[in-house]
Amino acid sequence: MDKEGLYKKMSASVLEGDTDVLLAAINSVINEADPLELVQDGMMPGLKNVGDLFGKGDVFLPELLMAAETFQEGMKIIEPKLAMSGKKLEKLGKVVFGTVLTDVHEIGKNVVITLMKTRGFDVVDLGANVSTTGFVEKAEAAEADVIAMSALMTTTMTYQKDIIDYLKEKGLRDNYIALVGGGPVNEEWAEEIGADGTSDSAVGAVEIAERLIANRKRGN
Ligand code: B12
Repeated sequence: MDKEGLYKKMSASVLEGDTDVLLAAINSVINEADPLELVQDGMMPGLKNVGDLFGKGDVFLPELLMAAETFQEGMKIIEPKLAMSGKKLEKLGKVVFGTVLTDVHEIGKNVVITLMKTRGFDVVDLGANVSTTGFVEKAEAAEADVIAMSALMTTTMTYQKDIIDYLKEKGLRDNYIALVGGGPVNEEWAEEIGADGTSDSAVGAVEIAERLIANRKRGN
């Protein structure tokens, strides 16, 4: 099969969440192909496509999750080759994303993370019940661009404020884009606590992260 045909097959198998087809396609060329090309021209278009379709409401969460899972299975084979080649994937920005202290709700966070990955963000998933200092330490260690905080309860959203206050206290506030979200969170709350943005949808969350990172790169 020629390159173009192979990449089309890879992209379609990611879109359809067909891991068997994807892995067979990768394995058939893994020893001679450029690993970066396999990701960027083979798998990424499929993932981007499914992210766009999800944004338009043309596919739903299970399809998005299956595509992301298939992509990750492909990466397991390609990543070691990529590491050996010394080439790096171009990433839109780095996000550390967690649910705040004493809050175990993770579903919304996971949806946003999946979509962010489809758009090319490098996301570190901190999990749930993450302490205020934990968010900041992980962001520092990862040299993140964005700290994203999810909170699903009126009793836990106050930790979002604590994290932003802690960043200010440490003189680190300007180093990060601070995004907040989750059921009880709205624009008013985001503004009140000095966050940079919020959204009540995964698509909106990704758009706001893209916009704020682009502004930052332009120096606004
Ligand atoms: C599923 C669920 C659970 C599951 C969580 C499983 C898991 N691993 O996540 C379980 C059963 C464990 C659970 C436990 C509890 N829950 Co509960 N739970 C829910 C439920 C039904 C759905 C939440 C959900 O997943 N929604 C779907 C996702 C996709 O939506 P989302 O989280 O809002 O995320 C979207 C946006 O908000 C946004 N977003 C999310 N995060 C972020 C972050 C950023 C940065 C951005 C930009 C955007 C963004 O994008 C997402 C995608 O669209 C809600 C009710 C409801 N209808 O919301 C109650 C609810 C959140 N739970 C509630 C409560 C009270 C509890 C318990 C205290 C119950 C109890 N008495 O034990 C415990 C709390 C445990 C704890 N300490 O955290 C209350 C909170 C009330 C309040 N206002 O404070 C709710 C609202 C139910 C209710 N009406 O009373 N819960």
